[in-house]
Amino acid sequence: MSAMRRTLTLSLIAGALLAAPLAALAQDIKPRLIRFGYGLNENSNQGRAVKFFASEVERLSGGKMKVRAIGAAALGPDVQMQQALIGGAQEMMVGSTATLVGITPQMALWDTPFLFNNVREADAILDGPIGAKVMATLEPKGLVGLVYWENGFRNLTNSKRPVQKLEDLDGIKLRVMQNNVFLESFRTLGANAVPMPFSELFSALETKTVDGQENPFNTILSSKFFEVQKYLTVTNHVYSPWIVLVSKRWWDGLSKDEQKVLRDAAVASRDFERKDTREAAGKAVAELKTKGMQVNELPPAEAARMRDRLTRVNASIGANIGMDLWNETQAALAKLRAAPTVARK
Ligand code: TK8
Repeated sequence: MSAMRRTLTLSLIAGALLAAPLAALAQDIKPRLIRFGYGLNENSNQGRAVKFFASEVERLSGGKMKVRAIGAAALGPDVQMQQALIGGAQEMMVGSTATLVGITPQMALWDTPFLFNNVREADAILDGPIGAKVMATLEPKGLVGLVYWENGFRNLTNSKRPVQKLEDLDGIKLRVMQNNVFLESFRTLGANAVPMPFSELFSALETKTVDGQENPFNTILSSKFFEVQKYLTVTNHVYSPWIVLVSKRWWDGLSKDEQKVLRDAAVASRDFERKDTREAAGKAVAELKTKGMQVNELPPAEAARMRDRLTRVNASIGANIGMDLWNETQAALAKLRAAPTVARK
C-alpha cells in the first residue's frame, strides 16, 4: 500500500470515528417526533385531549419530544392505525377499545351492554386492577396501553323514525363498530346491523347506505351527524372507553425517562379529557336540539325490554373473555355498588 493510500485510509477511518458521536449528538438535539393519530375532528373532545397531551409531552420533556397530532382518521381508521403501531410505522394513537377485539379478545369486556351504571363505576374499574389487566393483554401483541379516556355512554340516532319501542328498530340499517358484541347486540334488537369503520360513517349516513348509528352525544355533535340524522333516542346502552396506545416496537427503544414523560402526560391527559368530555356532554343534547334533532327518552318499560334483550349477549362475552375476568368484574361492581357513595367526587 502506498503512503498516500495509507493516509487516505487512515483519514477515512478517523472520519468515520468522528461521525459516529456526531450522529449520536444530533439525535440528542433533534426532538423525538411522535405521530399521534385519532379518528374524530380536531374540534371534538378527542381532538382537544390530544392537543393537551401534546403540550404536556413537550413541557415534561423540555421540548425533546414532540407530538404531531393527526386527526379525522387522516392516518386511517382505528384498525389500520393499530396495525401501523404494531409494525412500528406510527408511534401513537387513541381509539375505541371495541376495535381492538381482533387483537385481544379481553377488550370485549368493555362492550358489555349496561356494564357500568355511571361514570363513577367506569372510572373505578377502568383505572383499577381490572382495567390494567385488560390493558396488559395488548403488550404481547405489540401495543402498549397507557390510559383509558372517556368516549362515553352511547345513544342511538337514525333518519327513519323516532324509536319509541323495540319494534321501531326493525329493519333499520344500523352502522356498528367492527366488533362482534355490537353486531350481535343490535341484531338481537332487530336492527339490520352493519359493521363499518367510523371514518366512513358520515358519508354512509348522508348517502343513506345506512339509516342510523350509535355514539355518545359529543360525537354526534362534533361529527355533525345532526346534519344527516333526524332522530336521537337516549338509550345509554353501553359505556365506551377510548384507549391511548403506543407502538411497543418504538416504546422499547425509548429511555426510561422518555417512557415516564409519556406515562405522566397520558395520566394528565386522562384527567383533562374526562372533565372536558363530561362538561361538553352536559351541554351537547341541548345543542343537538337547536340543530334540529328530535330527541326522545325511551319509556321505562321499553328501556327494560331493550336491556333484557341486550344482556342476552352477556353469556357469550363471558365465554370469550374468560369467566375469571367476567366474574372478577361482576364482583368488583357489586362491591362498588354496596359501598357508601358519600365520598363521591
Ligand atoms: C373514532 C371511533 C369512535 C367510536 C366509533 O375513531 O367508531 O363509533 O365511537 O369514537 O373510535
